[in-house]
Amino acid sequence: MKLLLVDNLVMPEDGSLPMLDVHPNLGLLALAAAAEAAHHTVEIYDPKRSLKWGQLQYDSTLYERTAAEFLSRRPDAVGFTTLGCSFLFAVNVAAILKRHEPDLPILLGGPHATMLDRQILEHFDQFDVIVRHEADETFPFVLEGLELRRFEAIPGLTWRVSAGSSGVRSTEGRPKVENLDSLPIMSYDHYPVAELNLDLLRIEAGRGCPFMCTFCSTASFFQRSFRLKSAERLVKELDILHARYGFSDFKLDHDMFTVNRRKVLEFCEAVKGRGYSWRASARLDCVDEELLEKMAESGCASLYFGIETGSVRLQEICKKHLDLNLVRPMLEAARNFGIETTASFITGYPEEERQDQDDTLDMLGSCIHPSCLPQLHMLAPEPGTEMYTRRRDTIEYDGYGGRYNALLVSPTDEQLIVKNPEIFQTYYYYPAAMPRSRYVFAVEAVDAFRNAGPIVFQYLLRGFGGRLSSLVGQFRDFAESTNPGNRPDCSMAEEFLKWKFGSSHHVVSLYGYAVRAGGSQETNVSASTSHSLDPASPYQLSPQISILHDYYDCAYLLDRIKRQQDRTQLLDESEVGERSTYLHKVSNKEFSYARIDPGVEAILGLFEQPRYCAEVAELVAQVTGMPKLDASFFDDLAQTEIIVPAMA
Ligand code: B12
Ligand code: SF4
Repeated sequence: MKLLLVDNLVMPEDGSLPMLDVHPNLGLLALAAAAEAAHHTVEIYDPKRSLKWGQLQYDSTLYERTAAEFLSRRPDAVGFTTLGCSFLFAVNVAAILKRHEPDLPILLGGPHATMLDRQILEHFDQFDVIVRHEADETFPFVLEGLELRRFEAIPGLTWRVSAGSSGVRSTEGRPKVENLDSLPIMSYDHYPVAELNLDLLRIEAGRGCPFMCTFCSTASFFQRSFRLKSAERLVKELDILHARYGFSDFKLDHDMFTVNRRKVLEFCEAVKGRGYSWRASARLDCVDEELLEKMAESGCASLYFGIETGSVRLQEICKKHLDLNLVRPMLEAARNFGIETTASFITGYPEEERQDQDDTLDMLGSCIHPSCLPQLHMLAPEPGTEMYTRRRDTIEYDGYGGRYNALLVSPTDEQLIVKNPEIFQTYYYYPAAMPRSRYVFAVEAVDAFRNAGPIVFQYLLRGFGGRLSSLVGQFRDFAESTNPGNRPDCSMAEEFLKWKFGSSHHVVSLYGYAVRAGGSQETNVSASTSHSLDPASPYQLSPQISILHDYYDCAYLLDRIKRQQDRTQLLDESEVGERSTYLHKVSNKEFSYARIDPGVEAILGLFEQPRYCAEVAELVAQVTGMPKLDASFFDDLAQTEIIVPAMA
């Protein structure tokens, strides 16, 4: 049988399509391995890659074009993996597939479909079979029984009795692979790894988590039995990937890698000295200094800590049960051993009051460090969680989907969401103790300042007594009085800093500079490719260029900040240097920042609209009475891509 497996359409955190995450999907690779072992052929399709490579547009043509692409591949069955945030895509594409080929079996699996199997089959007749929980062992039997829909002997299945009928049947069971070492090694060749331009490769480290946080579905999906592949198996997988694709940096995917200390130590021992670096997720109370040291020695480069809330009260309510006294020492210990950290927080808990949110913001603020850029997420209702089970009847929709849900592109998308709250709940929210806008504002405000990167974000907090709750609170008051109803973003944050400190204050320069540099703190002069001037073409200022008027020398400021003894106060205005005009250029995450004199500034200003260089030379000569600028001046601007040929 020829199978087409379809990846999720998850959004990049910052919403920018070039940043779409095109890493191979480990669930689909696991399925491909299982199906191939049973002699089926498998293709994996990733819509994110097609969008990133310009083969698809993120607009109302998305679903039709994707379906047409699938049909052109003539599969015998199509299987979608499902996350709540991407389910709209699966529903729409599958409906078109079914319209064209009513007999094409369409399968679902993954966390979302597992939790909502009956509801999905009852509401959407484009789907035929849902393979619940871990499908590695059941999938080959499902494929075998597909033609006749003979599934009664397979545990963990929900299916439509015949195409288009409303009859749905299911078998009991929650399949779980006890020994993950018994699974076949995945073949990443289903993805064009070399062309994906990846910084690292992900591997599946294990499944299951013994904790029971009320907002998390891991325990109900993978069940509470923590499983980690053996150290030998993990290292074998890394070695294979290193030999085949040349990667030395890996992410060990597991919601909670560090549950079993002994096993983590075994892995550290086995991977040490191989020259790999690796990343994983952890709980603060499932690491200690000694373990962190061993992890660092064996190549651990970064750890993701879900802290979830800075409120002691909410820690208990959401059953994370973290001792918040561990936050500072554990993050510090990780840092001292050279491990970068991500501290992740959530806002929008139903019981979250002002003080709880302030505690979260202040704790988040206290975590910021060059080695730690914390995140603030909006709580989303997820099926299969204790919280959702208790509060499913209360969820509400206001059109704010957060930054994780797939975008709405067709006019019927919103109708689908509104009509099916029990299926599209990730677009909804739980009503909470404060107005919804308070939680949304906090998430978006933190994001606007995160964009400046950890050094500048941390520095700005000094202007607010070191308290992020004070920064966000004042920012909110400012927004309510000047832009009521608007969501905070970087330009509103810049306006706020001007209002708070004065438009010529150095923090305004620093923030504007850092945001344009994408939060990176090192200044590089980017190596540009050679682009000779074409005198016959009009030129304009490159979109990668910003002219920053009346700015401080931010490289100098950052250097002063690094050397400052007193880390609680802003630099004194007497030590921040002179203001000037700077040319700021960003390309491929590299950026340069150079002072320019007023003459150059005026000339570049002329290129804000498309012009021929000869015309600019003429204008400058007329205004200044000086000899005409020669071609080499413009050639330098073109070579360094400060000016680029104007778009037709
Ligand atoms: C890696 C990961 C990511 C990666 C990649 C996601 C991806 N795979 O596309 C990234 C970092 C991008 C990510 C982001 C998010 N994630 Co995430 N992520 C994970 C994580 C840790 C591992 C996924 C994985 O590889 N698992 C291992 C493989 C083998 O398992 P699997 O994919 O589930 O596949 C098995 C079965 O599900 C089944 N199966 C899967 N697909 C199919 C399809 C068919 C046809 C069949 C038959 C069977 C089948 O068979 C597979 C083998 O047994 C999981 C937690 C977890 N432990 O799984 C969370 C998880 C998937 N993420 C989750 C969420 C909520 C998110 C986010 C929305 C936000 C957030 N709060 O983290 C974002 C969204 C991203 C965005 N920007 O839009 C939830 C999903 C809940 C839900 N019901 O949708 C999970 C379960 C974590 C949790 N408990 O909350 N995530
Ligand atoms: S949030 Fe983390 S610790 Fe809590 S249940 Fe989910 S995976 Fe486990």
